[in-house]
Amino acid sequence: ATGMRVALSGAGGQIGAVLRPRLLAAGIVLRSGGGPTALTPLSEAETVTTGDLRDADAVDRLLEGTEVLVHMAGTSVEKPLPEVIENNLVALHAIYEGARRHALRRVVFASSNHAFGMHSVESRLDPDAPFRPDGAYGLSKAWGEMMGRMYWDRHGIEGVALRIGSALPRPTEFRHLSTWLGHDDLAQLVLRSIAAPVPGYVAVWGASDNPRSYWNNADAAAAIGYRPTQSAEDWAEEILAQENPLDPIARTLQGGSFTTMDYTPQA
Ligand code: 15L
Repeated sequence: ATGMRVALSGAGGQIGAVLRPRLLAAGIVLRSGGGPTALTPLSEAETVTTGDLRDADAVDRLLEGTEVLVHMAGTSVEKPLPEVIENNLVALHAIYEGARRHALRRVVFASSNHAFGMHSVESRLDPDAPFRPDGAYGLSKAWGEMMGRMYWDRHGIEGVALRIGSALPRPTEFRHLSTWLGHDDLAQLVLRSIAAPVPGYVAVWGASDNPRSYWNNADAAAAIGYRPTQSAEDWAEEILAQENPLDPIARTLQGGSFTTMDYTPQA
């Protein structure tokens, strides 16, 4: 990836903070969009931009001179639908239109496990499993994946959808034994997603090498050369000694706590 010109939206967010130094260390020339926040460049290889991505000028500032966009901006948890629509549908569309204007080769999209959150924890999902969103946020991510699909099919912009599990420094609760994505693996996954050849559009599970995973990553992730080196199981003993914080229904569903927010109990 050395010398590649990459735009990173959501650079001021949790994942952005992990990725910025690591993408720079990999030799990427980075343009980091921090939303309203003016970030301080980490090196001479980083340029920072500001602005709301619903605004085409802000999109142009972020994408200028880049080849690939890593789109990590947006609402990242369950929120009322109007907010989700503005950040994850309207802004997403604006940035894909920007990708067309700037003739980007590829968009790497932060999807989420919550687009599949209503699947049972007993299921092990292949990449072509049906969407079963666990709320407005998960629904927006399903829409985002289809946006990536459409911009490949209609405009020839390559797409990689990363169905990110729980991107955390370490797993801290029972569900994370299945969903954890360690920071080293996150960085490796994003670097592969930026640079590996892809067959147009591909969706990949964003998880570490967790033996209790809900997701089968053997084909799709391996195809882009992602080889996770971290495993939530290294924390299993400590976590299994703690109480599971989830309610009885949320324990049975992959999306965990998101699944029973504003939920109608079934008979
Ligand atoms: C997500 O999509 C969220 O952005 C993050 O805050 C976590 O809730 C994560 O999923 C998860 O499922 O653990």
